Amino acid sequence: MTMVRWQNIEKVVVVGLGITGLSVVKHLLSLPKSLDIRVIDTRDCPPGRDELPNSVQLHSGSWNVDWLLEADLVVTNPGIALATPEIQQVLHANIPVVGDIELFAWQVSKPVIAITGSNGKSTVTDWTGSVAKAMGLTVGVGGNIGVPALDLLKQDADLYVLELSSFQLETTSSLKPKAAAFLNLSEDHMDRYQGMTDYREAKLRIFDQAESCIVNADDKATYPDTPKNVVEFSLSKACRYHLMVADDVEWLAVDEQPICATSDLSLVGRHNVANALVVLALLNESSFDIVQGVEALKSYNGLTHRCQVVADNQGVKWVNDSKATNVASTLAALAGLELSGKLYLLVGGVGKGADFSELAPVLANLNVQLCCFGEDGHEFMPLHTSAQSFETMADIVRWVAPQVESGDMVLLSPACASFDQFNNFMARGDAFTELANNYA
Ligand code: UMA
Ligand code: ADP
Repeated sequence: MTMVRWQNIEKVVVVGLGITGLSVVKHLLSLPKSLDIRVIDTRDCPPGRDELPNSVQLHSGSWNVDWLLEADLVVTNPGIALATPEIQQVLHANIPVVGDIELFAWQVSKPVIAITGSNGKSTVTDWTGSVAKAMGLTVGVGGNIGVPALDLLKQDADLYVLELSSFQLETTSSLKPKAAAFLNLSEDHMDRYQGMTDYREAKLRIFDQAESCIVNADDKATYPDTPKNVVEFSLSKACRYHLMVADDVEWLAVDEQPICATSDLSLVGRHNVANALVVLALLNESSFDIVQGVEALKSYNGLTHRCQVVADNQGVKWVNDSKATNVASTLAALAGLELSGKLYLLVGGVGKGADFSELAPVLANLNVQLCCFGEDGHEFMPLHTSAQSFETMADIVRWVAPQVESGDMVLLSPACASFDQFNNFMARGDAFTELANNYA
């Protein structure tokens, strides 16, 4: 089947290097068929170029439309929008354009669980993977979470768990997940999409061939337009994966069967209760015996950079939520706060065209000092009377550290991407953690 796909393909152009492009090149080289592989990256010094095998030609620093139009197949990095004029030329020439997840779908022969949504993807992906591993399965966990999906195929696995971004889904049409979840929809990536309709449609592609479509009954935008094989989860309504109260204890439940008390979960915050329901749903709908995974579900500790306490000194908590790159994730962090003193909230970075006004009513009810930094920090200034503007996170911490008192919290939950001042959200979170440890 796989080789049939490749029958009429000789020349492949990979657009964008980085970890995705490299994984694509390595995958293409591993196929039994010998292909002419070329890479274009518009960056002058694309990441990963030192690892590119000599047999593969690289054109960097600009587009190479001749190469593109000579190709039988173009494989794009998720960071490249299909609306890019050069990619539009390729599409008009009827040359197929796919992404790395499509190549993964052509190759994979084991069950796949797939996860998308505006927030919670990485947490649900990693959590599902660790519960599945505790059940004794060999599991490949990857995708947008940072391990390119094609790299997972190098080792055999019983199950693959993939985090899929809307960018990756735009170029995927053959993936057939056993179970797929669309966690929630809120504004993000408005610099790439024309509006919420386009963004939602890209995410809904996850359900096109899914055996089981897991949707959020508290967020109707997650339902496919033509519902089929839909399974619901909810924090507020009775449905298949829901909450039930028995003897004053709140339980995660599947239909009428209580599975695990929510108070037994190590992860805090209501959003993580919803995430836990999805983990149960994904594994149960894929026909795994979730009862065997309950202990792992309870003990899962979460990923770094998501509401993580990185310093706790003299009653002051320093919390790294660098992965909060949009408004909804910062709202989730604020909803889960347990705070007796003042909140120093660090916001700003690259706003991606978002509307931050939804934060204002929440901030109005908090004892907060709003500290704004980075390229779009000024957009937060009107949201609260306390707002102060700074150039960098380090400037903020130097100003905050002498003022904090027991019971206070310093929270980096910036509602923005990091690319103005950092390579990625991890580097931003690491920088905050270092500052916290130096000043706490
Ligand atoms: N770029 C160019 N010219 C090129 C190629 C890329 O300017 O020719 C730019 C893109 O516009 C983009 C950036 O470079 O801004 C991305 O390229 P990269 O080399 O950093 O990409 P990878 O390292 O391959 O990482 C990608 C995902 N990046 C994006 O979707 C932007 C990673 O998700 C993902 O973990 C990785 O593949 C493995 O699947 C990151 C991300 O920010 C974490 N994702 C977005 C999000 O979660 O909000 C969708
Ligand atoms: P993603 O991979 O979709 O960005 P993460 O699990 O990395 O999701 O979490 C990103 C941010 O969103 C973090 O700040 C986290 O605390 C928050 N978050 C996690 N799950 C949810 C959810 N279900 N709803 C809203 N926010 C969430």
